[in-house]
Amino acid sequence: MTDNRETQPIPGTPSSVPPTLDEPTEPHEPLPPKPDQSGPETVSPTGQPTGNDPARNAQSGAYLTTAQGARLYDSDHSLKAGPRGPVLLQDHHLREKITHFDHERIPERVVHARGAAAHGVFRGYGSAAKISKAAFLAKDVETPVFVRFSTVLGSRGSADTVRDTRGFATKFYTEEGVFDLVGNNIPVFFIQDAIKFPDVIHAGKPHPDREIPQAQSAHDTFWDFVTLHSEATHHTLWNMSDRGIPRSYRTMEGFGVHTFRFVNDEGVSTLVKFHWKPKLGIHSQVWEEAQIACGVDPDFHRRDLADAIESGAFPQWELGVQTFPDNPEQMFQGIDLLDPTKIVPEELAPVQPIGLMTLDANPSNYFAETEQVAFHVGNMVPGIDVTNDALLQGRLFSYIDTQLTRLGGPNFSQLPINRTHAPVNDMLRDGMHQTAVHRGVAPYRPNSLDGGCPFLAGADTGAFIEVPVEVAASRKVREAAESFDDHFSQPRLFWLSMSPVEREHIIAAYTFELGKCYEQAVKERGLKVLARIDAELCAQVAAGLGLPAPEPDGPLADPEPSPALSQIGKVWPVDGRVIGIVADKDADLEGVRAVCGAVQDSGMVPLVIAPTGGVIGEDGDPVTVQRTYATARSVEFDAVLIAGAPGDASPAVDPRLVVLLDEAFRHGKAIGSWAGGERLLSSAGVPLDAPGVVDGGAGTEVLETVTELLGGHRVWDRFPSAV
Ligand code: HDD
Repeated sequence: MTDNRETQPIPGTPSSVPPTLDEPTEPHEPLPPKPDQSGPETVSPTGQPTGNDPARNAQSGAYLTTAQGARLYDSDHSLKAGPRGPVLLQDHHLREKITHFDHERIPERVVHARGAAAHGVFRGYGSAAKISKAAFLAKDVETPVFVRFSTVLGSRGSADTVRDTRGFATKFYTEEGVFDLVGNNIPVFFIQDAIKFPDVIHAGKPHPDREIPQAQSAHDTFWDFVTLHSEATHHTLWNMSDRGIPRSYRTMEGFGVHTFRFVNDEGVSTLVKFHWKPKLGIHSQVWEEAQIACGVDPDFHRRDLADAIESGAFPQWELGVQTFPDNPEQMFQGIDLLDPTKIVPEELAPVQPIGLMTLDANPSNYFAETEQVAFHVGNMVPGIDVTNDALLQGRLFSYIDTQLTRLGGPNFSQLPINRTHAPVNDMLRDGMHQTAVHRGVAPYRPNSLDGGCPFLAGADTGAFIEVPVEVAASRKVREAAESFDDHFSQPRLFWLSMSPVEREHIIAAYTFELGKCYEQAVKERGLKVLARIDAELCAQVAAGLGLPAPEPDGPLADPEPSPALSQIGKVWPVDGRVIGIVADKDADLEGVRAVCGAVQDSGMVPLVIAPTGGVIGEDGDPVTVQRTYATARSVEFDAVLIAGAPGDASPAVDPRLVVLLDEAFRHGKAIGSWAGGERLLSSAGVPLDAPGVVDGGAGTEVLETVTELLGGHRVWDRFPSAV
């Protein structure tokens, strides 16, 4: 046996361990974070607790240990035969550390790999009580939730602001078990039957030969699929609209997509469609902005969500339902409720609010929470049930199956983030990563050895009982109902409901995406599909591609537009909006201070942009710089203000500032200036008489007008409109 004391360095012996700088030699409490490392705020600027407990985010134990809890005296040097090696196989700590590291990665989700999440709370309004007995929907019942937003196509490290559908998955930890509402920000889906899901995803993912493009739909296989499967037209049109490039997760609607069932105490079933309505309104980026953000800040949406929550600007969504009688036809005003490529316009069936969700805490650990969370459309509670939608039925199989490989076995529901808050008394046993220590000898029922436990529940003791709907006696077929053949009337409805500027964006998106395809046949088929939506849309995209516009090969529908589908023309709260304030040593610094205060008072975020970092103004109250000309880019700001111009009246403007102002202008952002700042604007080529360019008065007066403009999200009058 080797006596380690003779051959191994003894902690603290000067010759054994190279000197380290500033290492504590005695254990002590964790140091407070440095100013630029501070964790999430514990209270919001308004004094509300944010739910962010610094203790949860810190590594607070005093001693470093192995996974078995043995304290370590060195974690930087392998155990060697002498200082120059070789390394000894017996170094258990080395092997434990490296082996664990080697297995740190788990397979990413096959879809929705890129995501960001937050904790929060859902409060029921009680308005659904007549149609659903779900306890969490009762008046003022508060239920913890965890929400994961995601893109669909990109890998885990891909950029946030790509053109794609966004996932909007909510886990409700109700007292009756977990309810998962696994939805998207688009109310329809590409396909009508889950059996095609592998096909549409294979088509959307990068090409199998070169594995490009990443996180994009602008490539041949995607357009090949969606033009050959015309049921995908509706979802694709939503993707090509501004909905495909949201400004923030906080400004997205969410949809359950399928028709579900609500069931009340009497067992009466009502068909429902779920909607999440963001309190901040529905806003999007413009395409160039989204593309720039992919490069300059690939974490744009992730950062936006985390920053907002950390600053106490807690995003909120109202949950609402459209309700329909559960009759055997499951149709509503000619719309097949089992077809997930169809919406029911809100004008025909209003969305009735049933509760409010507030996201108020960021995850403490990305992997443990956001990565390991496992959603499943089949996680239901009494009062909610499924329908026969063939897309939903396939999903009921897929979600549990995918977690087996992704999370390494059947016990993923025991991971902290997936654990239900209701008592669990199952008879599932053993398996990889079993963390429960089950008692008893009889995991079967009925049994007499464990006192007969556990017993079955009934309707009056909170059992989940499926709605006993009739199953039509029929032949086995691989077919869909005839109404599923209508693939174009609702895309036309969506197009007709758009404002001119939204139509312009759709035309540009199709022109870009089909223009990125190499195959002529795919482009031509794409135009044929567009001809079935609208002649003007088809003509303009065809012109952009340099191809003739085909005639429609079928009649155009004549649906009533649904104004609720347009994002433009409403006024929304400005909470969390980011105002860039350009200033230098010659600026009106007093005005800058006043504007920063006023921005904060309105619940927005001021960021001072200056030529270099540090502070501006040397007297008693300097202004802190948050962004420099090197780090600032227009995409971060919802509006830009200029607090004066350089004192030397030089017409030359830093080219980086010119880019910032030019982009802000072209992206329809409100721009304001005072104290001579208009000189900078003109030198940068911003027309002072253009809509949404505000000059004059005090800084706070300029801010007031800019804030009003922000309520409409962008200065829409600045966009050309040919449609
Ligand atoms: Fe799905 C993940 C939403 C159809 C199979 N899906 C996933 C996520 C969301 C959706 C938001 C990410 C959840 C998370 O954050 O972890 N999926 C939808 C919606 C659909 C839909 C709204 C149609 C209405 N999905 C769909 C079908 C299938 C799947 C038809 C398969 C037959 N979806 C999966 C999956 C994923 C998934 C492979 C990947 C990771 C996971 O489940 O946990 O099982």
